[in-house]
Amino acid sequence: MLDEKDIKSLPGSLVSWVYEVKERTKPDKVYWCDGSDEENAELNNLLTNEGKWIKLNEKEYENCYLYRTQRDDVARVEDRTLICTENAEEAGPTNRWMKKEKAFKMMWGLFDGVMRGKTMYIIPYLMGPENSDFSQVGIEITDSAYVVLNMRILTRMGQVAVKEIGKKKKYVRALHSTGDLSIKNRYICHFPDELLLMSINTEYGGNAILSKKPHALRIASVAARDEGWLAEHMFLLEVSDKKRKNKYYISGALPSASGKTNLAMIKPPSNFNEFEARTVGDDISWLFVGKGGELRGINPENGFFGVAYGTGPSSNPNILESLKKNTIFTNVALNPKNNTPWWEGLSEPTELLYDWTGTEWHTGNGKEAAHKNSRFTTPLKQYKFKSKSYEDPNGVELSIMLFGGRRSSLIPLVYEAKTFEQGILLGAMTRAETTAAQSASTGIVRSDPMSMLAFCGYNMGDYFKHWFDVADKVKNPPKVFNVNWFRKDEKGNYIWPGFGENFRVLKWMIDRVDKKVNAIELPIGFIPNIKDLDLKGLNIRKEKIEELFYFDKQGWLKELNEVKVFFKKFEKNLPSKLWYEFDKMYKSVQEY
Ligand code: GTP
Ligand code: SPV
Ligand code: MN
Repeated sequence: MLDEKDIKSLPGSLVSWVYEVKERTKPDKVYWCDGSDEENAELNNLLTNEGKWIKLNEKEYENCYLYRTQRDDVARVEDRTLICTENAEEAGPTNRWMKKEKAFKMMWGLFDGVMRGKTMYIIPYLMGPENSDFSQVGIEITDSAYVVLNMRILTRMGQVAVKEIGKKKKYVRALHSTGDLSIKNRYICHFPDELLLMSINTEYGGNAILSKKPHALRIASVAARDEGWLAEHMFLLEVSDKKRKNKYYISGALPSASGKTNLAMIKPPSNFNEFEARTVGDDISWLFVGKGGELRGINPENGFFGVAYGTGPSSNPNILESLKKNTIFTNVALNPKNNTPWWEGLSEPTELLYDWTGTEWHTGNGKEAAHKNSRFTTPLKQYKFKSKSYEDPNGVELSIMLFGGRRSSLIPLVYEAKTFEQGILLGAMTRAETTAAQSASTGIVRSDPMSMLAFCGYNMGDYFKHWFDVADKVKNPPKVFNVNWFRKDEKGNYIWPGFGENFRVLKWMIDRVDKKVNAIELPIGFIPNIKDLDLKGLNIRKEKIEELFYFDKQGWLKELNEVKVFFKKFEKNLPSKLWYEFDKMYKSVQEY
């Protein structure tokens, strides 16, 4: 636990807030987290004794635990995620809004006495590398030891954060309680003007681990707007080319459960051995314009909160070793014979398992054993293929930025924006199928600009304008691409093999950056000459590849009309530059 000296070194306003929360929530005990190993062991014991933590086989999964959340609390709840400001226009047409005063009243009502009989944990945390101008600090108060243990992996928490809080002008206050987990009163409220978060009656990742989407995207995006940078739902990947003796940093936005972690951990196919891919971040990037006018990025996180379901030797071999120690598994299945975790895609299942709810499961019963949004929480530090630069206080310089989403038709495997400004349009017009990462129906195509629909803390019309403002300051912008790994054939099968094979597409992007290859110009941007895509060793027919790049003029006009309907929602907040880019593309498709 932090001692009195550490607590005294914190800003007085912060400490008073902690005591105010204590008075209102009435916990039995107060515990200031220091992030030490002893503290970790204590919390592990506590949860184990309460029967909530299943300690996994120590030989195979050293210091690993399994946790099951309540059945109806397994994903982000977008209709319960509120932006609370003075007026609705600040939140914009894509966010759920509540007037600030009303939300305060409602939330303090729900928090009244909510921690009775419980321990209130106070977690100072740092987002981003130590000693970085780009990093931010916060303090989360929670009554969930599970949240503490996740924050411990995903952020730099405890003592190290206390030191950083002293150096920063601002800090985010985050308050969470598991409450009684009732859906009726489940809310995740964001008060960007107050740098305040309040979340109750949920324990699921992105709803309760408030450093993550609530701070690092929704609150940070507002700070980014005011301070001239970007807080994005993007992975950050380092690709080294030993032959060219060059490094390329790639950031990419794909919607939730649509391949960021997998791409950030990509293992190039065996015939690409002059390349090495390493992860800087897998979910969130903060991007800044550097002194030379370059776009730079940092990963504010310190670990991965990845989708377990589907993770295995064929999709993401690189991560598997990392999951063998110091990892939390949430809502995966359990093999009761040897106490190991299991999920679809990991291996062949044994005859008997306990599914993610703890119910007996037998092979061939046609049901899923792990939840589709089951997750692993694992430290970045122990990941074998991490890039050293994740700790660089100055971040990395981007040469490539990509956007994309799940689309079973129309959108090509890859295409390149003609300019950075057109790249902003590509991001803004992203439409993608929904996934199990949010509690609503899956597989529905919706607009998800820059994969930020659920994460932009202010009016998205202004957000688009902000992107153009940042672009004005960038002298040597990254090349922008759009990708789609998810095209399906008539039978409903994916046409492109995806995962490691996606490296073939990244390689083409690198060749474009280095001006090694030409491309074919379409109204929407550039697509590759198929001969320039290295498909050696890939068992896929040429016609299939051609299909992935077929330009369907009528389909695109329909697509752009849908985009237009979406853009119109923002009325006067939509920047003229975006309309200009849009009209240019529309006209050029019409004339094609
Ligand atoms: P969040 O953590 O929710 O933001 O998700 P993410 O964008 O990091 O997605 P992740 O990499 O965890 O992948 C989610 C799902 O997409 C998994 O079930 C993967 O198996 C699947 N997936 C990822 N990459 C590919 C790909 O290239 N092709 C196909 N077909 N599926 C993929
Ligand atoms: C996502 O849904 O985009 C995630 C998981 O990365 S969560 O942290 O729950 O938002
Ligand atoms: Mn995500």
